[in-house]
Amino acid sequence: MRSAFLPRFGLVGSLFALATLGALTAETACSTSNGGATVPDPSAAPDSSTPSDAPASTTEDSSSPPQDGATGQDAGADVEQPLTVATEVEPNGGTPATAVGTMVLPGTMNGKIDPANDVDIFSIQLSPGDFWDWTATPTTADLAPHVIIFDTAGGQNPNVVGFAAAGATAKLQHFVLSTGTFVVGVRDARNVPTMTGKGGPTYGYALTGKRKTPQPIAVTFPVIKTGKLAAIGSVDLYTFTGTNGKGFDVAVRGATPASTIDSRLSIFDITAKQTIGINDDDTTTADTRDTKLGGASPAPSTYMVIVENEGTDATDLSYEIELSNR
Ligand SMILES: [Ca+2]
Ligand SMILES: [Ca+2]
Ligand SMILES: [Ca+2]
Repeated sequence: MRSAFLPRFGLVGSLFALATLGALTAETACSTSNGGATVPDPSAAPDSSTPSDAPASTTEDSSSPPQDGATGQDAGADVEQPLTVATEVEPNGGTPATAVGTMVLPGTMNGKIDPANDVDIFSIQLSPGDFWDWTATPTTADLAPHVIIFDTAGGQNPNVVGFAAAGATAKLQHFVLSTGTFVVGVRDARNVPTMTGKGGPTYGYALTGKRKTPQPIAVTFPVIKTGKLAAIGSVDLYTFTGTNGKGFDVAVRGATPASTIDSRLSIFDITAKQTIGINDDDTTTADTRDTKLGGASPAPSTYMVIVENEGTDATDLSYEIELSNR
């Protein structure tokens, strides 16, 4: 899935490849590169030696809203905000790399996937801890919108993607993990990963990026909860404060054999505004749906846990998340 984007974004795609490698490198090690600030223990490597730390029972945290897996979490609250409305200016497909538009946020960009196989890329300004809600609404039933946000400078920002069927609105939620040089790209989903010639004067869209206030589910250790992402580009958010001085692990698993989620798990220190770990595959299990992060001596801070999907199958985005002490 990652490499599939590369040829289509030209030079920007090449930078995007570096960003992807950076994210992969980070998946088993928390960041220690953020300017000397104190960070929790960076030993985020999956640890298969502590299964006995699992809680004896699985309980819903009574202080949290119910999350029964039947419906997606509402991870954010709407914020009243004026939108800057603009119209795209071609060329903006990223080839050469300077051929990129600019989008002011919060805002709406009106554009068209025209001519066939058109790619529209806009630079955007995002900050760590931001939570953004994106929609790409087609102007006719012709366009199947596909939205991607990536960091052209590399670093700790995995790509985030949302897409929808022809005529439907693509939705994407993005919790920004680190500083970066971001762009948002719009295509027809049927031109991804292989160009199929979709596009033309009727393939219009309105791309809107709005700031949201995160509404995480508060959890305490140890706990197991179940969840289900609302859409392929949605995130679920959890938060916890401290771990009573104990080491901890957070694991996300496909909740059922039928789950089609390919999870990615990130932990963000809300107080320090920095990411302490990203994992997209718990290599101690055979299943790439599973992810795991943890630390031996976390700083006494408040953390955001971000659960995302990096796959392309929206059939069943359910999962189980376990927070355990070491
Ligand atoms: Ca265009
Ligand atoms: Ca274009
Ligand atoms: Ca994964």
